[in-house]
Amino acid sequence: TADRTNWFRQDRFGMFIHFGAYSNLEGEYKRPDGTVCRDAEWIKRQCDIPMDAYEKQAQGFNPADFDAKAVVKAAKDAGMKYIVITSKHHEGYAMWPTKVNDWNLRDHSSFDKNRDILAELKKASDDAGIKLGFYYSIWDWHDKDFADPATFPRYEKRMYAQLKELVDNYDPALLWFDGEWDTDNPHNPWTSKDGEKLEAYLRGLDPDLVINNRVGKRRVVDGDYGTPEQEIPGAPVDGQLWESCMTLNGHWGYARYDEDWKSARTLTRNLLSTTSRSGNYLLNVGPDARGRVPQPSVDRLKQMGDWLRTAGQG
Ligand code: FUL
Repeated sequence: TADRTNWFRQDRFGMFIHFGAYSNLEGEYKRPDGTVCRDAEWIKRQCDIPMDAYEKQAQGFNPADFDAKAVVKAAKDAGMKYIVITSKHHEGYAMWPTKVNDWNLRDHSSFDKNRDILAELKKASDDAGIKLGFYYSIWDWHDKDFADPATFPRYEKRMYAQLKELVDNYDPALLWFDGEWDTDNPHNPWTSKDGEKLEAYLRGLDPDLVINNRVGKRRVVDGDYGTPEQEIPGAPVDGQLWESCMTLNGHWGYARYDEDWKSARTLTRNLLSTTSRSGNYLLNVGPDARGRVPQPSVDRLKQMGDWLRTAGQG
């Protein structure tokens, strides 16, 4: 309804954060034979990393330098009004201390057991008047029950339990689903019915949640808004709300070799052409293995904010 999306219509500009166990590899996997394979948040798949090797590298993940206040400040300086962070990407690794399994930043890492980066981000966001939302991938490469239709209901139960944890413990303003498609499973387990059921469940938990259309099958009736990716659509679709998400360089997750940064001028133009077509702009940063937002990202966000502030006064 119009009410729950009021802030979303007004706020327009948000920060996407792709951060997970893949960040620990910083985009490069050294195979046993010495060759190097490159990717970012898809590295497990694209580089065919065996599960035991992937789990092993995640054991060393220690984003000790993650600084929620600095992240929120970078967002605020850019003029961003909300943040959406990956709570769980396709790799299945939870970035909060979930009780549903051990494949998470508390139980499977070298990170301080007393820290919880989602809680830290929630606190820093609240303090700064910034809204916080969570990306959550329905597709899960780690949970063995996902890919088999016979066991899928067991996975689904765990997914519901994790989402309840997120809603109950962090009170997110928004949920950003993804992976409702499943490119190489002929029996794609996720149907529009599953999406409707999940959406109804979440609205029961918190009627104010803003939810993207990938909760279902990206129909206009799925969720609250459409999610064009890496593009600014020419015209609004069916009066539907939409948000264009985009990378600052060529990757969502941190890739240490990617220096192909968009200029602040291009980014500002993108923001303006998106908002002038009544869309939101969700611009991504990918923290490195230590949890630091790359300086070229921080610089560009700052330049965008400087421009917006000057224009606003002009
Ligand atoms: C896609 C994902 O597969 C990418 O890794 C990224 O998260 C993007 C925003 O959505 O569907």
